[in-house]
Amino acid sequence: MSMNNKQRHAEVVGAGFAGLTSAVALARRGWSVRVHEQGSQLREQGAGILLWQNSLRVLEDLGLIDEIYAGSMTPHAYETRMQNQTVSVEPLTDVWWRTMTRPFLHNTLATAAQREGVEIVTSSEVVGATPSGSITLASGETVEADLVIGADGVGSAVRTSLNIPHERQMSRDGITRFLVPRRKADLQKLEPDTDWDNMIDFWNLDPRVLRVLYTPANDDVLYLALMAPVDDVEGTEVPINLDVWTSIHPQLAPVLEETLKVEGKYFRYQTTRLDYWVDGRIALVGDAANAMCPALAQGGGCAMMNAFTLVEAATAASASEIPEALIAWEAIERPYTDRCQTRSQNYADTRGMSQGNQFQGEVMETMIYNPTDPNRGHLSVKGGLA
Ligand code: 5PR
Repeated sequence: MSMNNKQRHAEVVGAGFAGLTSAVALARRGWSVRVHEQGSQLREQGAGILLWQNSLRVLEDLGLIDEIYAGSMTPHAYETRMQNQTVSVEPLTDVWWRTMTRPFLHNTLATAAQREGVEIVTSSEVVGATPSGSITLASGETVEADLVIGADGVGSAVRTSLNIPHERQMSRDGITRFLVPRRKADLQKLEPDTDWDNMIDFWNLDPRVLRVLYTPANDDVLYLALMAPVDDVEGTEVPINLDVWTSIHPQLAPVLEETLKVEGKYFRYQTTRLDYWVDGRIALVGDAANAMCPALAQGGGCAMMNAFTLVEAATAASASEIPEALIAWEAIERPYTDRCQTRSQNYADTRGMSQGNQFQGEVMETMIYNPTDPNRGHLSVKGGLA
């Protein structure tokens, strides 16, 4: 921005991964930024997350990669089992990936936002927005901005107030997620030959569909995700039905027992598709724009890269050109997210991840996408990793 330009102002609705990523990027590019969080505290309620290189590149650009490394890990491999028989062990050494807890990622972004001078207001509910760039708070107060980012989640009030047509596809499966102690020594006693530093996708389709996704998040914390169909009353129970889960996976008893000590909630998978993400000076990102099934572990990844590229596009435009810049941004970025949503939905519908060796070919497109590459629009993925 040149010195004689007035500092531009952005209002960001929602302090999740998408909102905070955009806020940090905006502040680092000279914008004044305010983030509204409707919760009374700045915190993340989710459990664990896998980040692929698309979002790691965003964190690198934002100067946060060392902090992320200090609290995350790369598992030795992605192992897939069916009825406890190993189907595949994918080392994924050609791709950059890290696992961590969601509270850690959230705290890293929130701390960075504050360090960069972003104003974060908690207990601040945004009830509406207009394409001219104004938002209305629950108090009735109206605020004007050059750019409004609707990052207010799957039930987005910004989206509702703009009447953006959208469809929602619900899956037959859902998942309960927990953070528990690793208890690696106890697991090793029960199963000495298993590499408990792998991410292990334990599938069971028989006698019933119960899947445990075992993800080490750092040296101390394990992210456990327990999948069951929505119509399985016992499988979806929270606190979990220990008898049911340990009868399928006796070797996981030490960590399954730990889930009883922490809160969890069953979520049904869903995909949300909007007719458009942009209306005037407003752009929607993250679950507000494109909630997706978690099979490819790209909900957070797409949220962060779209938040980042949106900021780049708005910053490159003059204040008056922002609406056109947002439309161009959606045209470039959206096809990648749309394809990722479709693939993830397809995996969820077919339970296709259970076949193993899934991380190759076209599904790698999102992971290897580089949102910080100015020529990224020309990327094409045919046979997998370049
Ligand atoms: N991968 C990850 C994950 O958390 C889930 C899935 C795949 C990292 C579930 O939340 O397939 O459901 C999945």
